[in-house]
Amino acid sequence: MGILTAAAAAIRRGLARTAEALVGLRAFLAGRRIDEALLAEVEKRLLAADVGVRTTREMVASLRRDWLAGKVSRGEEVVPFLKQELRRRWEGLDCSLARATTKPTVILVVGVNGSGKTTSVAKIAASLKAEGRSVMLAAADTFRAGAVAQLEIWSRRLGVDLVKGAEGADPAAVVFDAAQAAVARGVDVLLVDTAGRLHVQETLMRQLTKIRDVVARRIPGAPHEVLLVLDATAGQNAIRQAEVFTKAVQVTGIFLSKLDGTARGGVVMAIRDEMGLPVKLVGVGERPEDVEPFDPETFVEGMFSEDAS
Ligand SMILES: Nc1nc2c(ncn2[C@@H]2O[C@H](COP(=O)(O)OP(=O)(O)OP(=O)(O)O)[C@@H](O)[C@H]2O)c(=O)[nH]1
Ligand SMILES: [Mg+2]
Repeated sequence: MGILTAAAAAIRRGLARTAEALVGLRAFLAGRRIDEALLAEVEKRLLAADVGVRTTREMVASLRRDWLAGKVSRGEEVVPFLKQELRRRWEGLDCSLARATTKPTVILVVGVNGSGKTTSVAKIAASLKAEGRSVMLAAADTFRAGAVAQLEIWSRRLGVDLVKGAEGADPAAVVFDAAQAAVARGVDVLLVDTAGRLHVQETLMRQLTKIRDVVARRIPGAPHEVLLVLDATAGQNAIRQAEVFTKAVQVTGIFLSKLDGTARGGVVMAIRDEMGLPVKLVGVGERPEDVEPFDPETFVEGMFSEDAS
């Protein structure tokens, strides 16, 4: 199996729940004429697929418009119509990681507890290294016992530099030191791992804002990317997280982790529509190589794949 096919298969598996809700849609639509009852059924299935209330309503409304205008009439036209609508929503949205014009590019990684931040930092480090770029890690999770050690193991295994502080140290101070070191050593990318925090923990959310401000002061234009790691199994809860983190640190993109699990990947569409945030990378396993750039086309195909298992 080629790399791309493997990625598509992993994404299809990750979309199993979403695709499950849409399985049988083609069979249901076959041979029917579009009418209000059919539109209601399509709406019900899109909602069950976690596509989100707003996206679903908009897509069904636009299908109704085209039907009333006589542009579509057959059930068979519905899935291609929906695919096109979904694809259109990603047009003009940049899914690639930001790259600063002067080194280093700073990528801040944030998210709720256990969402997969540290693993995702390792994955990004591994793929940048494979591209021949130099990477430094900043262990700014000084909060959870063992968090620094966890990142240290990754840094050794991947052969990348790490800047850390003592447990309980001010994470903003660690990030400041790391920014200094990254500039001094001329590394291409500084990846900042942060402590997990619930979006309702105001003090911790303020701490994140401070980390952001410190790095911005040391390196103009930084952070160039603020990735919010969202657990794909979190479903619609992800929207609320995205809102609060965006307020604190201006999230620029999503790393959708655990898409290989019992995933509810349809939420990607909801995040894109309600937050205007692109998914940039997807995590499809626990190893550093289990990461894929987000490809809307593969994603949309995966959603409507009838052979999802
Ligand atoms: N299956 C699967 N597991 C993942 C993926 N990403 C992370 N994990 C697992 O999820 C668990 C939590 O991952 P971490 O990277 O430690 O999460 P974190 O957000 O850094 O956690 P805290 O620092 O405690 O907030 C670990 O067991 C990881 O192996 C993924 O894409 N797929
Ligand atoms: Mg962590």
